[in-house]
Amino acid sequence: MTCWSSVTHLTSDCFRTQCAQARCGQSLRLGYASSVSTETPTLPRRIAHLDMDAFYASVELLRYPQLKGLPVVIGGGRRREDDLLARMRIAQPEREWTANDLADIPVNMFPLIGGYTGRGVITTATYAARAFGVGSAMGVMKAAQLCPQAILLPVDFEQYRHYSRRFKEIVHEITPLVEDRGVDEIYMDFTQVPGGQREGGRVLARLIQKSITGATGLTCSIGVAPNKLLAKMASELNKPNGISILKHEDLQEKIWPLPCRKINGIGPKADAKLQAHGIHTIGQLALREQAWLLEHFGKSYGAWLHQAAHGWDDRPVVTESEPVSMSRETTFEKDLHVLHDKAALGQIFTRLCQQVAADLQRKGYVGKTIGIKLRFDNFQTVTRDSTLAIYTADAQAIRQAAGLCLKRIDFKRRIRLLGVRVGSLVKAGSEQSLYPPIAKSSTSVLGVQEAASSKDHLHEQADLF
Ligand code: DCP
Ligand code: MG
Repeated sequence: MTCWSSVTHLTSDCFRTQCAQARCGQSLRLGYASSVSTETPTLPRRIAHLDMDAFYASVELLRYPQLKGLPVVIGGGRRREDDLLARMRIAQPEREWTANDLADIPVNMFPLIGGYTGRGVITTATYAARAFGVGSAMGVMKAAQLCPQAILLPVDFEQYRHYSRRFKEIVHEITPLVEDRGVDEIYMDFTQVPGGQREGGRVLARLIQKSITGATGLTCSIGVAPNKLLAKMASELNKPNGISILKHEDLQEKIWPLPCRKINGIGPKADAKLQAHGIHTIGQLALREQAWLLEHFGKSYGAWLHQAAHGWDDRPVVTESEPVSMSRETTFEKDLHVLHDKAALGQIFTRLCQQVAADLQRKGYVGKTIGIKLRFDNFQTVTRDSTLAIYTADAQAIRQAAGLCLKRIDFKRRIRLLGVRVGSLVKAGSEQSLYPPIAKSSTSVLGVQEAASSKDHLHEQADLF
């Protein structure tokens, strides 16, 4: 069955701002086979959420400790090796400046943000810069107006990935049930972990915090609560370097005064609609009748809003294992028509296939279920997939199979989003990948399996766009 909805963002978080800037808002997605935490009903659930503090900026301060306490923003381009060292070699030619001397570069040698002209976006800022209203996803020029004295450093994703892996390794050594939520976030289930119940989870949270700081020099904030929804909000309550233990009975006092946007799952659109109805805080949301929410926000989202406002959430902490699928999808800047925009659609489609193929090859996987996803301008989402006889990571083979899936769609409306997915993954070169079982073919529409003779389709021309 196609499971577009259960994909997990992993690598994409490293590139959140980049993706926001990208023309078509492309994103890389990895779907994972999951194992789920189990709990005995006698112990209260202790779910923890950990979020690193000003992550990219804090990693930069490890190599430039002289910038501690100063307003620093990260963005406006990739790291150009040795830029600063080159300036130092000119300013102080008597000294041999190497990568070991970064901490000795005087503060006044760092480039300031003031006067920046360009379209770059900020990934994050130190807390000293945030005091001036500077923050993630803000244009660098806007930040320059707010805090011209801030130091501007370019991004270095490799370094952030390194520290991301490092802090997660440390956590895994202490507690086994960890759900990866991207570059600087994880959920943990403390319920059954020895010591996990002490002081409501505070003892274990403190140990994790200290271990991470001891090994990396980075700080994080941890929230512990009866579920993931509340734990995520709790981790923000005491940032930076804080621990918050949130009990269900604290809801009214600590959560209800917060704006609705603080709930993970209420985005800008839903928030605007809530505001239009006079609902600004989580408490105001909780006061609304469930029936009213269902009527105005639909059955499923309305019911979820009601639960979230009351702090109810029983999602398990899910540990990730091998990826089961990889996909790329893109939302267009303007909705495209299958005939009028055929050439543009064709190019985008080919690029998506190439990107999925490159992702598979880079990570060493091959797959044999090729799927597509389409969202029309009325937000109706349609998926189709087809299972090949052999495993592949080849862009052309993916393009051909995905193209045939497209032909099974009735294009009555303009298209808003297009995605390509490769599933049933196995490691490239594994025995399974070389000697696959007898091929079976299927298509699915909105997750419903349909019998089809798609094997023959592979010999047709995939020329829809
Ligand atoms: N990030 C990004 N673009 C965004 C938001 C974040 O590139 N729009 C990157 C930079 C951040 C990292 O992801 O350092 C983690 O995001 P957080 O939202 O956790 O922000 P920080 O860790 O920077 O700060 P905080 O202390 O508020 O968690
Ligand atoms: Mg963070």
